[in-house]
Amino acid sequence: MRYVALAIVAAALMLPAPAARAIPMPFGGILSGANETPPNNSPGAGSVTVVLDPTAETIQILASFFGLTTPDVAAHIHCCQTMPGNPPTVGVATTVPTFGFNTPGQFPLGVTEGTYLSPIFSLEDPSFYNPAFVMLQGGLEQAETALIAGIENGLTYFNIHTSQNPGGELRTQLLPLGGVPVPAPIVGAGLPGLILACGALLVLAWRRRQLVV
Ligand SMILES: [Cu+2]
Repeated sequence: MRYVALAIVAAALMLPAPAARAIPMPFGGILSGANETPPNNSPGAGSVTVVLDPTAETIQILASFFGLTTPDVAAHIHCCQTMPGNPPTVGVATTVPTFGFNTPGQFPLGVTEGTYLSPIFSLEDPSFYNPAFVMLQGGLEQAETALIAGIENGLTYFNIHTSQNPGGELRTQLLPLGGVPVPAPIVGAGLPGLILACGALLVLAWRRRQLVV
């Protein structure tokens, strides 16, 4: 009986982890005027989530915002700080003035509130970047590597610019959301496998006790 239990544990631990599968990672934060440099007293707020998939080399942006002082004129990701929040202002890494500019997947401009679910952008697509960022990094490959590392290390921020606050009205640092990959791999992961194995052991122990008694 003990060997059966050990075999179950071993089998559970040997289930293949989905390492080869792309695991999108969410980053984001709450947008506010207080987060800007310099801070402003915008009554607006909002939130943004950036879903980064370094394996598939894709990125998707989800945002909602409201209460801007004046219509928005730009929204994008700035990269790359050397430490989270420092220097407080760095250049624009993504498409200027905004994501998907002049395409059906464009971030809403000319509004004081809105929502945005972007297309899944390819990080290998030069049009996803601000040309100045690509030049600064020394090429498209380097720009992609820098942006991925910047997001993963909390060295980027997202902001929305308006006509009243051309330097930026709402901002957030992009930070890991919850620290868990999405979608979470259910089968084959070490921990769930271990939990399953422990459950099986408990059932075996309980049944054995029933037999003894
Ligand atoms: Cu900006």
